[in-house]
Amino acid sequence: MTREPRLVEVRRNILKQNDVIARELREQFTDAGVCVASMVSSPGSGKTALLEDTLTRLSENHRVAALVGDLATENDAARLARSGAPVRQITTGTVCHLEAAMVRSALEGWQLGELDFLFVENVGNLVCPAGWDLGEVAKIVVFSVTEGEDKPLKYPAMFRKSRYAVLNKIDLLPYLEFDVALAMANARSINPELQFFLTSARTGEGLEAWYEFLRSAVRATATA
Ligand SMILES: Nc1nc2c(ncn2[C@@H]2O[C@H](COP(=O)(O)OP(=O)(O)O)[C@@H](O)[C@H]2O)c(=O)[nH]1
Ligand SMILES: [Mg+2]
Repeated sequence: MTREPRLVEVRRNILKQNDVIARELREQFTDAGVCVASMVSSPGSGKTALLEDTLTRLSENHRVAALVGDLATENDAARLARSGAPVRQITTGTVCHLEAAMVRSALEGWQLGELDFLFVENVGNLVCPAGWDLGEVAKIVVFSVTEGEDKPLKYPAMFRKSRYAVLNKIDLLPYLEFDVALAMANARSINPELQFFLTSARTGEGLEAWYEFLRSAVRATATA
């Protein structure tokens, strides 16, 4: 009976400490003029696949880097590093989300002023990462057409905290009974401001609009 309130208090303090570090990171990112976006999703929706394409394409004209979080393995960092962009893996062990302090340590030795974009791929799950500010300018939630239209309703916090949503794997639509309009309506019932991108990291469909959005985001960061 006496333990639960203490646990709640400890968790609240950790979150508060995270917000302080996240605020410092956001100031550093703004001062350096780097556009920082974090990608959140359930495992397997295609964050790494999208980022592989994105890092490759954007690095033609911009200075791009990525941090990637997973409980174990450096597999995603190895995939992203093939783009030639600087990439660091954050291995979280048993922790189901990235925290601002992990991002701060992973950035040690990097000159933020030399970057236009920094992408952060969070640990794959639609629950824990919602509650942790990483200093990013926006969270981007990725979900795919194989996951069901109701995911925004089941994981509302993640869709509420995200400013943008990517609906990925649209190349699979002919083989599924996924209702795109319903999925988008569900997401917008949670967050009416959500801006959507429909993509396939497999065929490249929809990626031009995604890149154009990112290029305009970095121009906005540079003139801020
Ligand atoms: N058909 C199809 N498969 C995809 C697409 N994007 C990712 N995948 C596949 O989905 C699986 C999980 O992708 P991954 O990028 O590792 O997802 P993550 O866990 O969110 O980083 C891999 O087998 C990818 O090749 C897509 O747009 N279409
Ligand atoms: Mg991944």
